[in-house]
Amino acid sequence: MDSEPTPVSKPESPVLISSQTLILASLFVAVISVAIFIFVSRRKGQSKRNLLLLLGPSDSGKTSIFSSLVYGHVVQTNTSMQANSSFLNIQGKRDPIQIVDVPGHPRLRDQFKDSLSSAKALAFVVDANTASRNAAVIAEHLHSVLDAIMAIPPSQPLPTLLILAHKCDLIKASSSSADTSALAVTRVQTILERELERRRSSQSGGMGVEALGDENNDEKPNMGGLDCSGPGGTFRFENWEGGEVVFLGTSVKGSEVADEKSVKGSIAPLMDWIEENI
Ligand SMILES: Nc1nc2c(ncn2[C@@H]2O[C@H](COP(=O)(O)OP(=O)(O)O)[C@@H](O)[C@H]2O)c(=O)[nH]1
Ligand SMILES: [Mg+2]
Repeated sequence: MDSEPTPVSKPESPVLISSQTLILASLFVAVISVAIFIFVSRRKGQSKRNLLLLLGPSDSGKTSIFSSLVYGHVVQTNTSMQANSSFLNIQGKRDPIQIVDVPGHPRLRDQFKDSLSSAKALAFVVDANTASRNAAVIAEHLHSVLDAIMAIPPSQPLPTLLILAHKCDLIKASSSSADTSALAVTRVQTILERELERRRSSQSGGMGVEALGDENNDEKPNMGGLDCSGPGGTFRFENWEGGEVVFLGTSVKGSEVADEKSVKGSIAPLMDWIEENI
């Protein structure tokens, strides 16, 4: 006669708790997975900064350096209108190093800015043998690179700037035992510092810098990037506020007379730097 006991709340209550728990648990799992994803992709992003960009005027030797690094020998090419890109495997390194040879043509050379955030280093190639003659044009190009580096937001790491005093096999030394690689570096550094200081002082004096560069270039006015600490803000690479600048003497043409005393140059200093720093 008695109606059947109908427990209403008892069986439902564990169901209710478990669905809430389920929602909370899945939310928790979702949050944790997002956190793990962000952490892993950041780590990946950091370890992926293994890009070296080769920059500099046409004919300075970028493609020769590129092919020496990647293929181990120079491949004869014509002036390229496209970037060359390849990977370099280094023993003992997990990730290959990407090397990109950016054309030096004034209308194409700014391409490098697209990959600046993933670059570990920029190697600006200068023909040490003709640097004096082409000083104004080279400095104008380098100025745009310095400007781009200094425009990187402070939250991002800065790439290292290498300046390669290249073709040092062509440097004529006064004595046969002279280190032509060191001579090339000193020559290129002195010429560039003098020319960049001219640009800096003419800018701060209000005169347009266009007159100092290549008149065929449509140079952007008011390029920055020449800020230096030190007396009067004079441009010196060692005082440059955009970070460390490393100078290396290189050549892709070894000399037959090269021995330990007369260093005629090779690509080895660059290869060593890459192995140690990228
Ligand atoms: N003597 C000498 N010539 C070089 C060296 N590197 C490149 N060259 C020559 O310089 C010219 C321009 O080289 P290239 O790599 O095409 O320059 P890019 O326009 O900057 O890519 C070519 O004729 C090369 O053979 C070097 O180390 N020594
Ligand atoms: Mg080239």
